Amino acid sequence: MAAARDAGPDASGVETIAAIATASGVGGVGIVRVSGPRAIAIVSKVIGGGELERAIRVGWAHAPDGTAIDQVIAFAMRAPASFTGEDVAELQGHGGAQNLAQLLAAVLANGARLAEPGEFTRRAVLNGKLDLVRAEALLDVIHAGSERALRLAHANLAGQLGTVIERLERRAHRVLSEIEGRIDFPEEGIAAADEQAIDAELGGLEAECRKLAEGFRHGRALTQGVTVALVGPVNVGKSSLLNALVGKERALVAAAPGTTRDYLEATDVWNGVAVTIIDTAGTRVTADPVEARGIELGEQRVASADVVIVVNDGNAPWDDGTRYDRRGLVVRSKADLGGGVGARAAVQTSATTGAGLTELKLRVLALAGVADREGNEAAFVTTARQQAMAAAARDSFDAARTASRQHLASEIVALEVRQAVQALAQLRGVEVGDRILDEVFARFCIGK
Ligand SMILES: Nc1nc2c(ncn2[C@@H]2O[C@H](COP(=O)(O)OP(=O)(O)OP(=O)(O)O)[C@@H](O)[C@H]2O)c(=O)[nH]1
Ligand SMILES: [Mg+2]
Repeated sequence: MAAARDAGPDASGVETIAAIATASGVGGVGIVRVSGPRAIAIVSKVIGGGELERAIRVGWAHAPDGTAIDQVIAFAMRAPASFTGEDVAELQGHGGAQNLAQLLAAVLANGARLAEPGEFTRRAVLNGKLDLVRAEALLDVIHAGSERALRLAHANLAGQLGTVIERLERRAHRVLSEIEGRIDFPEEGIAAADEQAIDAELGGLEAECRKLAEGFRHGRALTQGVTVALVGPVNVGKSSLLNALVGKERALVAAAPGTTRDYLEATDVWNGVAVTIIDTAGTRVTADPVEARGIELGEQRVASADVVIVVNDGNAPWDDGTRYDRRGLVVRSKADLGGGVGARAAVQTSATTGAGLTELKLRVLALAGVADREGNEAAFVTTARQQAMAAAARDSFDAARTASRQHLASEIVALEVRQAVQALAQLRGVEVGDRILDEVFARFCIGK
């Protein structure tokens, strides 16, 4: 059996890695996960009593110097029937940072090395247990902040997005072989009907990829949540609106203008989507440097909001929010008071009566790109990487179609289609380079 001395890779050259797999902090149970050719030997050494088999063993984990650490449950999973596809062994101990750190230290002292962020999942991908899209979905499952985010993540983990991409890849391969057929037999000419069919199929593929790329707004809104900021002059009722929207007294409200000085944030779930609402200091010309700084900080925060609610109370000069472009949503507040100027395009709300709040929430979600219903068939990309690949495939199909319509050489059309095929394969995570894997797994935590 492996001794404490011989740390490092075994004959296969693959290192055995280890990390705490459970969340840091206080918990009933914590897990140290070990993966690699020597995983089972190392954990067996820590718990004593000979090499672990598939069965679960209860025992005391010991440090190399013989000190007892914790009573644990250990189990082993033999390659390839494990998450990573390698031999995996886990120690389940009592939760708590100190205890788990000692268990991990014992495993490291017996020859494993500390895993890098996402390294277990990366090995799973490299060993073919998981494609990259599903690995990304796994991260979305862990980070899901709302029910709909979790549903989308689970759909992608189950392969929904991957299946849609594979279907597109198959269609692209079929049209590619038809185009390549033209290259092999150019003297036969191309029947007009064939040409039309190819044109239609390239157009269809382009549209599907466009839909995927555009769906990123929905996928991102669900996965990362939506940030919405309330802006407007002092006293128009921004803080009252925030309180009414989240249903609790989160922000101070007063009849005096300039009540809110620091921006503040509240979180809520609207229609199954996680929303962060930002209340800002009302804008006005001020000689008070503290108030001016508060307004400035608020504006900086607003810059990165997905949606900006421009609040008008009908007294202050009307603000149609055009500087926010498509992010802006105009509200006429204090509708219960009536009177004053208004604009028909504005959502009428009242923090006092609750009027217009449901409509406002729906308008915010729509503006953020959230689809109001989830189709069972629809697949959504959730990361910028996936979106970029879908857009690249869309552009290549478009270029192929244009080349085909211009009757350019079939080689050129085929070249574009091949690029689209490659973009789709990369979207699914096939044949992506180390750099892309590095980027994807940098977002993971250690232990996953
Ligand atoms: N009748 C009525 N009064 C409201 C409504 N919303 C806010 N008010 C009143 O308007 C005043 C200002 O409300 P705030 O919510 O503090 O306004 P604000 O925009 O946050 O103001 P600053 O923080 O100073 O920028 C308070 O006296 C509120 O009670 C509303 O819907 N109806
Ligand atoms: Mg306020």
